[in-house]
Amino acid sequence: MVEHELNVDFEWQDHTGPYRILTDEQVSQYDRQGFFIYKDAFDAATIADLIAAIDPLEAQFEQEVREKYGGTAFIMRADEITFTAHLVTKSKTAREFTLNSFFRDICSDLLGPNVRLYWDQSVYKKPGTKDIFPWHQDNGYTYVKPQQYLTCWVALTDAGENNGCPVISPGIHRRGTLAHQMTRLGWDCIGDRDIPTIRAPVKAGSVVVFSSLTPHMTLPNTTTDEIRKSYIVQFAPDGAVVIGKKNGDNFSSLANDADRQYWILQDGATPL
Ligand SMILES: O=C(O)CCC(=O)C(=O)O
Repeated sequence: MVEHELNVDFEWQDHTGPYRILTDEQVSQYDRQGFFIYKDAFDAATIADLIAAIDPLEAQFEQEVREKYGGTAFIMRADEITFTAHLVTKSKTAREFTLNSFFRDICSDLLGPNVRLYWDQSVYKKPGTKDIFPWHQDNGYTYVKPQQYLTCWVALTDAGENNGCPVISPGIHRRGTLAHQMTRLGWDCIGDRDIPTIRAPVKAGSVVVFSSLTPHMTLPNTTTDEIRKSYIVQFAPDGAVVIGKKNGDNFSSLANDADRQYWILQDGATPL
């Protein structure tokens, strides 16, 4: 494993309390292992409303990818794994969900007083999907500075070892962003290496909270009839910039799109 070329001076910042919602144990696990599970964060009615809002948008996008691109677009494969991004721009329910006090409190505890939504997407893994979704860090897809932002992987259905729950590799997040290689299934930062792994099965309504630097993958969905549904919401400190290359030249842009990268916390308070 080698570091990403832009990751030259990274130091993981351990967190200090007091915390609004998290326990010392949860934060200590986050600092040591790069993740923790927050059980039963959302009730069944909230999750049912979210599924009702997301299902038609997911189905519509999957159909579009079938018609326009023959079923495959980047890392999305119709009938296997779908990624439907920016739901907050299309669904009031999704937008209100991201503004829930649970996320505000977690953001305050792990990111600080000034935070924006960075990204949101549903990921549906369909029955009979034999492939894993490969080991990656979220900051390996699009490089963001500061590198250490936050991913909340919200289970909309029970996610177990038979239908595609996340698996985490603890500890590596402390090195910052690693170099990734493109594979048939997506970016990969681990390859054949033997690394420590922790499976993270979760019930619907629970959340796997991890860093943008935590290597993770998801298991195959070996069921014949269960769609494993998740909604991923990511938060970054205000001022975060996306860094990339266009035609060989570096560019950077502030992650503050008014439609979808809105304030979650301003000076620690709920934005007006
Ligand atoms: O939920 C999944 O199956 C994989 C999604 C994931 O790891 C990601 O979008 O970063």
